[in-house]
Amino acid sequence: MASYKKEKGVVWDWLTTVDHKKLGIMYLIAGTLFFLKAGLMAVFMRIQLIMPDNTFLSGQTFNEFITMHGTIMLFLAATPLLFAFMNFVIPLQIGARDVAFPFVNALGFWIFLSGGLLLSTSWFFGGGPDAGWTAYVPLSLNENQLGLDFYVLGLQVSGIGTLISAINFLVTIINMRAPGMTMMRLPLFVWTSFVTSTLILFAFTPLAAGLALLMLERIFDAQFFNPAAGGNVVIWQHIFWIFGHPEVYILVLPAFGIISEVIPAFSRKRLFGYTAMVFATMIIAFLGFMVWAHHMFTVGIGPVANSIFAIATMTIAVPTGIKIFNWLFTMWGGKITFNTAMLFASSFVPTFVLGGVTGVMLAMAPVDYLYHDTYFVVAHFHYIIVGGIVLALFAGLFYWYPKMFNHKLNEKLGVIFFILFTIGFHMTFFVQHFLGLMGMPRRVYTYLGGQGLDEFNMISTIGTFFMSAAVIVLVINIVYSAIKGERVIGVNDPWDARTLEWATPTPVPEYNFAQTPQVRSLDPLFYEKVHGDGTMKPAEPVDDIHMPNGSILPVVISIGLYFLGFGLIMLEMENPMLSPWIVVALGGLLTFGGMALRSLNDDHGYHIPKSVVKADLKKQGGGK
Ligand code: HEM
Ligand SMILES: [Cu+2]
Repeated sequence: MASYKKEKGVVWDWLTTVDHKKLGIMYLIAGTLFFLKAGLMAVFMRIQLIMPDNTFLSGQTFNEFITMHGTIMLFLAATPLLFAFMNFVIPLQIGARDVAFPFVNALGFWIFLSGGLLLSTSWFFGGGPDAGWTAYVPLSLNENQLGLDFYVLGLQVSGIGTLISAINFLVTIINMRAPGMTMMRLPLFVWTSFVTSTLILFAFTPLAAGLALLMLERIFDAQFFNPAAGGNVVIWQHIFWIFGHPEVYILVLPAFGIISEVIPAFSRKRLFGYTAMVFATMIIAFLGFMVWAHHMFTVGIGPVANSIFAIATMTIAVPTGIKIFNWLFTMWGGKITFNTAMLFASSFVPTFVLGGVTGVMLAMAPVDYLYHDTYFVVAHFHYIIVGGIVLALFAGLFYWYPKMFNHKLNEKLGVIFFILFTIGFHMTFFVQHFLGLMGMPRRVYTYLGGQGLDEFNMISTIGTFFMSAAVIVLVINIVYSAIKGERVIGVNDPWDARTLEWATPTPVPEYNFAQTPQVRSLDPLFYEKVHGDGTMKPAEPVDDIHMPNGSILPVVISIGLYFLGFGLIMLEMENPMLSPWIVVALGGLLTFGGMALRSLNDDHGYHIPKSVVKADLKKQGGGK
C-alpha cells in the first residue's frame, strides 16, 4: 500500500482494523479455533462411548462436554465461520467499498470474541455448564454450578455482537449496492445472508430476553421459572425454542447461499430458478419461526398444538425441495469441474436431503414420542448441521480462499480431505439412526453392554477418527499451501466465475473497487465476459476515496463487557478475591467510557488521494 498512511505495527493494525476483509479473516481464525476445541470435545465424548461401561470420562465431565460442545459449535464456531464469509464476500459481491458501519462491524467481532472467552473462562472456575445447550430449567437453576452463570452471561455478551453485526449486514445490503445491482440481481449468497440477518434480528432478541430472565433468577433470586415458587418451566422452553429453531435456519440459509454460488461456478451454468430460490429462502425463513414447538411435542402442550406444529414443520419440506431440485437442474447438462469445492457442494445435496427426510419423520408428533431424546435425533441434527452447514463451509473455504489469502489450497490434499471426511461423517452418524431406533437415549455418558448397542457405538467412534484425520489433512493443506501453494497474485478470477468479487484485483486493495462498477445484469462479471470486454464498466470517474479510520475502542468496549459479565458471575462465588461490584464498575467504565469517547469524538476518516488510486490502477494494468 502507498505511504500516505503512517506505518503501524502489524498487531496494532489488526487490533484496530475496521476493514471488512481483515475482520472476515479474523472471524475465520477465531471460528476455526473454537471449532477445533468443540471438535476435540466431541472426539472425547465418542471415545467415552466406544464401549459399554467405559470410564474414560466421568458423568459430570461428559455433561459439561455435551453442553460446551453444542453451545460452542452453534454460537462460537458455525455462526462466526459463516460471518467470516459474509464479512469478506458481501461488500465485494455488491460492489461496495466496505459495510455500512465499519466501526460497528469491528465492535461486533470483538464483542462476540469476548463473550466466547467469558464462556470458556468457566473451566477455571469449577467446570463448564452442564445443562445442555438448551439450558432447560430447572436443571439450569442449579445453584452449585458456576458454569451455568458463565453460560448465561457468555451467551448474552456474544449475542450482542452477533445482533449488531446482523443489523450492519441488513443496512449494508439495502444501502450500499453498486448502481444497477437491484435486489433481484443480488447473488444468492447475499440474499441468504440478508434473510439470515433478519432472522438473527428476530431470534436473538427473544434469546437475550430469556437469558436476562435466567440471569435474574440465578444471580438476583427472581422466580420466573422455579416451580417451587410458582414459576413455570415450560415458559423457558417456549422462549428458548422461539430462538432455537430459527437458529438452525440462521446457520443453514447462508450455507444454502454458498452452495448456490459454488454449483453454478463449477457447472458453468447460471443458477437454475433464481427467482424461485429467492422466494424459497424467504418462505423457509418465515416458516422457521412458526414451528418452534416441534421441540416440545412430548411436553404435553396438547394434541391440537402438536398437530398444528407438526403440519407447519412438514410444510418446510416444500420450499426446501424447490431448492434441492434447482441445484440439481443447475448441474444438469453443465460442464462440471469436480474440484474440492465442487465435491463438497455436490455431496451437500444428498447428505442434506437425508437430514431433511429424518426431519420430516421427527415432525410427526406421535412418532416423535418414540424418537424423542434418542440417538435418532442426534443423527438427524448432525446430518443437517455437519452434512449441511459444515460441508458448505468447506466448499466456501476452498472457493473463496484464493481471494482471501492470494493463493489456492492444494487440490490433491483437498480431495484426500474430502474422502476421509465423507467416510468418517457417514460412519459416525449413519449408524446413530439405528442406535436411536433401538432405544439408546441421547445425553447419556454410558450404556449397558450386551443390549445390541455395542457394535454401532464402536463404528460411530471409529468414524470420528476418520474425521479427525481429515481435519489434520486440512490443517496440513493450509500450512503447505501457504508455503508452496499456487499463487494467484494478479490473477483476479482464478475460477472463471460469475460474480463481482472476482472482478476485484488480487490481493484486494483496502478500498475494494477503485471505481464503483456499473452492474448490467444478474451474474454481472459473466455478463461482461459474454457481452462486454470481460471487465466491469466503471460507474464513476477515478477520484479520492473516503475511508474510515481504525480504532482501538471496539477492543476496549469488549473488554469492558467481559468484566461486566465476570463481575456479575463473581456475585455467585463463595469467596471472591475482591468485591464483585468493583469488577462490575470497572467493566462498566470501560464499556460506557468507550462508547462515550466514540460519540464525542468526531472522526471523519481519511482520503486515499486520486493519484494513489491511479497509480494502483496502473500497477494492476487497468486504468480506463
Ligand atoms: C463432526 C464431528 C462431530 C461429532 C463427532 C459430534 C458429536 C457429538 C456428540 C457425541 C454429541 C452428544 C450427543 C448426545 O449424547 O446427545 C453431540 C451433541 C451435539 N452436537 Fe455434535 N458432533 C460433531 C459436530 C457438530 C457440529 C459441527 C455442530 C454444530 C455446528 C454440533 C452440534 C451439536 C449439538 C447442538 C449437540 C447437542 C448438545 C446437547 O445435547 O445439548 N456437533 N455431538
Ligand atoms: Cu426445530
